[in-house]
Amino acid sequence: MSNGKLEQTLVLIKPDALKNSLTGYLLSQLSEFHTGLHFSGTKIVYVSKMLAEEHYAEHFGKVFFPSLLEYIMGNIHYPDEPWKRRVIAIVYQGSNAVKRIRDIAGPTNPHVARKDKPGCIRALGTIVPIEGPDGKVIGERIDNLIHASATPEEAEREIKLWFKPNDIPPLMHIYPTEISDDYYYFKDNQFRNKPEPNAICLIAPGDIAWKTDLEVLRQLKQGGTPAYTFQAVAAKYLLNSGIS
Ligand code: 3AN
Repeated sequence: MSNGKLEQTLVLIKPDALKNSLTGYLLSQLSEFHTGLHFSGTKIVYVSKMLAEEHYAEHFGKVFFPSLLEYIMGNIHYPDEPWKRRVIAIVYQGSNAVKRIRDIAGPTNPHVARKDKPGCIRALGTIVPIEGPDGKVIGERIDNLIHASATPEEAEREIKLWFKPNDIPPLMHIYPTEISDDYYYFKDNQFRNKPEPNAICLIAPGDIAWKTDLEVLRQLKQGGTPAYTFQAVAAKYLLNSGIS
């Protein structure tokens, strides 16, 4: 646990919360009055497959991974209303932000949440069996309404995945930024360092970016192995663009 240090944390109000009109309730639970934390960024996001895969990368390969992606992308709760597929992404800032929000969110599993921490947000969640091709139950999907970063390190990774520096007020930047002196492009889900037909320019000279993102892009340009994936850099620049 951190010792009163200024932190930021990422919250996602997930599709099951939106569908059940719980947004107002969740925002009240997370309000400055209850948590002492401050909004430092917020956006409505259509969750692309690239963003979902990066966000939940640690669960890649697990039996519930495909359904976890379907869930966060909104495909489960809005099968016939694709325009409603979205989440609300929020950055909260303040002392011990990660733990404060995790405490209000409660345990991952809603059954455990109801038993161990009645009244927490995830106590309102549900668990849905996942069936294999033969109809046998092979796992479960946990619909728990809210994502909250688990550690300060995870919070940094996740905030940089969902938010650009200029989505957050400058006096609230807690992660280093840098001004780019180069162009970096995206095409066919790959990094490109030169303009090409139909390539999307993610970052241009003069743009402010997370320092670590620029380090990843420079590494890729030099043919090295970056600290994290190109997709983790690109996803936020393609956010709500319709490209996934
Ligand atoms: P938390 O969301 O509490 O940080 P994580 O990061 O371990 O928990 O998991 C992220 C999400 O993955 C959870 N919110 C849940 O929807 C799903 N998940 C985690 N563990 C399982 C599991 N054993 N079975 C099914 N889904 C899971």
